Amino acid sequence: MPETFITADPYRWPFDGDLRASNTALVVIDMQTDFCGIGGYVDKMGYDISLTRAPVEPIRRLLAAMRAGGYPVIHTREGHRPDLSDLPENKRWRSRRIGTDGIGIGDAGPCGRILVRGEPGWEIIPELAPLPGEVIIDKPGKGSFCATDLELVLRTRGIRNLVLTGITTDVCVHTTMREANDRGFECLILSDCTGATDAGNHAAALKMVTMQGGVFGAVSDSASVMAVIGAGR
Ligand code: C5J
Repeated sequence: MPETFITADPYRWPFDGDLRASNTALVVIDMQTDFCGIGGYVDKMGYDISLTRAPVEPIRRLLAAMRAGGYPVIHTREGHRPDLSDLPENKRWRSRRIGTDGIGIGDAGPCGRILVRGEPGWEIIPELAPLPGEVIIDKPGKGSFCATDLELVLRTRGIRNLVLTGITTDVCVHTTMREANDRGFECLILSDCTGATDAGNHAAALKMVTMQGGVFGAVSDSASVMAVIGAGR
């Protein structure tokens, strides 16, 4: 098998050049209205949603390219059961401390109950809607492996390499990358396909990955990925 590498920092990715559509998945994390839409949770907290919307178009192009190349796509959604039985009390309490109205996760906001499954704000934005047959992982926490069947899905499909995109870089994307790395998955995070509620945190989260020879994997961008896998349509 010829070796295939994507230009990345601090090493060409994946580490051994074993990059194929059969062992590599695109993971799109939490591209939900609550994190990047008007009236969603992040908007209501007072953060600038242009930062969390910045990766929408780069992800859209990458999605098209990876779908065209036959790479599996996995979407995640952060959210809780309508009865909130999977919402830790401290998570709810903390979410109500930010913003001016005391409204937090589980409460009614402009896009329905915040981060509650089935509500409009919890939906993945239409621009990046999953296609039929693509795996969607519903997760109650920040990491995509905690209390989900993501690891079983990946191992069952023989997926070893993960290309990580989505929001937010410093919270759900980073937590997922750390969880995946500890499980032996080979991870690549894309700078233009991720975004945070704070530009400094986005940059810092990417820099963290590059320490210690690539402590959690490597950092690249969508152009570098598409230069290898093709640009799609
Ligand atoms: C946050 C996420 N930031 N998807 N969730 O609470 O990063």
